[in-house]
Amino acid sequence: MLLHMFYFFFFIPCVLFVVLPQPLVVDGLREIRTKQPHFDESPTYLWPLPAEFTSGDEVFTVDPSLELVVDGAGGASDIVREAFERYRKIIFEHSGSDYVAGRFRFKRVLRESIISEYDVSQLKITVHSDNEELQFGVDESYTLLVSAGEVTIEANTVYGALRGIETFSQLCSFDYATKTVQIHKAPWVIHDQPRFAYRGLMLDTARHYLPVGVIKQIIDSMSYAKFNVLHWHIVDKESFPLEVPSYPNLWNGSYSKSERYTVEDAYEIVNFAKMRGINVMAEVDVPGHSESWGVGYPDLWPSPTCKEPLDVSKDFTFDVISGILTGLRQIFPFELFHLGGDEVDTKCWSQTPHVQQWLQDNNLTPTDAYGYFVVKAQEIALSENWSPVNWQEAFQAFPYNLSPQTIVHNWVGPGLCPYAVAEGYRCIFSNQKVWYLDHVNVTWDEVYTAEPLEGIYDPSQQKLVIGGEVCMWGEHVDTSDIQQTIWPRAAAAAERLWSPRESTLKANIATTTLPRLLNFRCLLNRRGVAAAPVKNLQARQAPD
Ligand code: CP6
Repeated sequence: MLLHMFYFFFFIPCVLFVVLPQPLVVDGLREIRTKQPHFDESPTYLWPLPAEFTSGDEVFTVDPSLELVVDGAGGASDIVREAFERYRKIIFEHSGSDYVAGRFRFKRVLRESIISEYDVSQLKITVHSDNEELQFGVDESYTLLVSAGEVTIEANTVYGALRGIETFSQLCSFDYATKTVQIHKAPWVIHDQPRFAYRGLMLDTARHYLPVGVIKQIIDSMSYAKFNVLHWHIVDKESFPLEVPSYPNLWNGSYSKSERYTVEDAYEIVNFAKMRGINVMAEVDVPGHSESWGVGYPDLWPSPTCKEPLDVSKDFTFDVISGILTGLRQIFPFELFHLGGDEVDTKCWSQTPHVQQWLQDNNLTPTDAYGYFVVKAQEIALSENWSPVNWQEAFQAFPYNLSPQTIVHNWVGPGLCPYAVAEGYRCIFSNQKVWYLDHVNVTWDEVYTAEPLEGIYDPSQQKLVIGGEVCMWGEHVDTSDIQQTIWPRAAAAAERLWSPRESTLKANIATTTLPRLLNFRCLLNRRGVAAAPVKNLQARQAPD
């Protein structure tokens, strides 16, 4: 008996250990992190590249008690002032708070005698409009001038000013020899504006819950790359984490009681994003990807064995959608709302007797019923004064039934936006082959060279491509690794969407784009964002 036990607990496991392959041991060895390719720190690197800029060859020092001076109708905005304080921490990271305080006192004395020991002691921000609405297409242009004694940012809106402050922060670097913050290659003249109005990142909080603080960190990191839309894929088949006051059982479909978003959480996220010039576009994906809704309201399931798509035959289904959208309208002021509509498998509708009967009574095929559902959901969104966004399948299944206000969201591959804009619809580019961040083998240069206007030549049709979005689906990432999966590759898309096409050509990838990206990912790391190393420089071999 003892011998048997010995064999069982000791000998057999030992034999297995020796005989079986040991993937854990082998794979568990950390990939040895090679030193990042060298990049020269003396030029000033900007990411994304501004539309127009010129620089010189002077070095200016920046006063650690840099003063904000505001002007214009919108200059006094909290959005500007709070941004300035956030960036002060970033720019003067090495100055230390005591040191800055000491400087402050010292400087008061200096100022009385009108002497400054620094080249730049003031940042003047002029904002012409006091309209702080952050709507689609808001003016994000700015002019940033850096000359001796004066740094000015001029913008039409506070959101243009935010973009300008970000660029200013990228001009500043800490010099360890003199322990001062410096601006190299001054003077600077920068006239900047985005190429596309919609520059998005999608987060999926249904496959893995993301705590509010993590979403905020991601929003912060988005602002560094001048993204302006957080597409929040809130709910899906796996979970329904959001509170909906009119249907309080919906969030019974959350993973747990702590993995939920209250209405207040959602407000806080939207406001946090607004302070950074980022709109939040909510998505409620119907009629597929919706199984979790039925945990709280089983009547939404066609039957206990058919849990999605949502029951198209019941008024109750549309009452719930209406209740959700009315609630969300109070929270999400952005004029775009995403209704999903992707990957709808209608098979079990036709296998569920009462739905089958309803289809017959209304003389509808299952595909017709899918169209009926999407259009009805669009009508609810339109009645809330939203422009509906739908994944491309809705456009492909019934291109002529959708509201003309529809924005078609491409994902399956390239080449869909040309069809959508030819039919007069607006389009968002998210070609999954290159802009799905969960495809971890895609390299940054493949992300970078994707082109939203590919295959669209008519300028009036080109205007209908409002921009693009990288998607971070949540099946394989959570709080522990989401930032390093998003970054640095999302930055490649951010530059594609912000900077002029002519200044982001393939020809420059290995020479000037790569060093700028290496620098930007270090900037993210310095700012506390866990951006992964820049990998696999395929572009070095890529033909032009
Ligand atoms: N979830 C939802 C998903 C995907 C889509 N919608 C998806 C499909 C294929 C890939 C990645 C993600 N996980 N709701 C498609 C828009 Cl490869």
